Amino acid sequence: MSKPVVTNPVIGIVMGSSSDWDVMRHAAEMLERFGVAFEARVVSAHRMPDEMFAYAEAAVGRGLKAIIAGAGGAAHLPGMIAAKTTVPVLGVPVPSKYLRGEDSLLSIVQMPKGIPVATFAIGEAGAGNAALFAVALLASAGDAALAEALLKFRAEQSAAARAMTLPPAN
Ligand code: RP5
Repeated sequence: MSKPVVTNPVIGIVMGSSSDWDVMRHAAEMLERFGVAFEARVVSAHRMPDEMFAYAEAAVGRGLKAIIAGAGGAAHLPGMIAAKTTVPVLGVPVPSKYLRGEDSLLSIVQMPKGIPVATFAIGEAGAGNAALFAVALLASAGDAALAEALLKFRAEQSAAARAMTLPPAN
């Protein structure tokens, strides 16, 4: 699976299975909202280990500025990618069938000192926030238009919260 095809992605979204897409699409949709060039691929740690290492090793040369990696269960993907590249890795725990993603979260967050993975919330919120974090990284690295877009996004959320009434309208 390879979606969408872009010429010069600056953010890579990888996941262990196409079954992760329903969660990881929230990262893709957020990057689309900000107009950030990204790629999305299945790169399974345990089913495609050679491709996983090749992807990580090529990341700097391909110009990726961050890699959002989502996986479920014994979620090795973010940590193993981080082991093979200095590109920042943002880990998204995908909900699992039996342990609701708590296994994914602990697998991703408990990296031993020396190889960091920035770990986000389980599921949709984590995927969306990983993308927002990637936008913030690009903004703080000098992309003024993205910095402005991020402030606008925050202002819109504030306005929506201020407009809330109780009981909530359905
Ligand atoms: C992990 O195993 C994937 O990230 C996915 O969350 C989980 C289940 O994969 P499938 O059996 O649905 O392909 O590697």
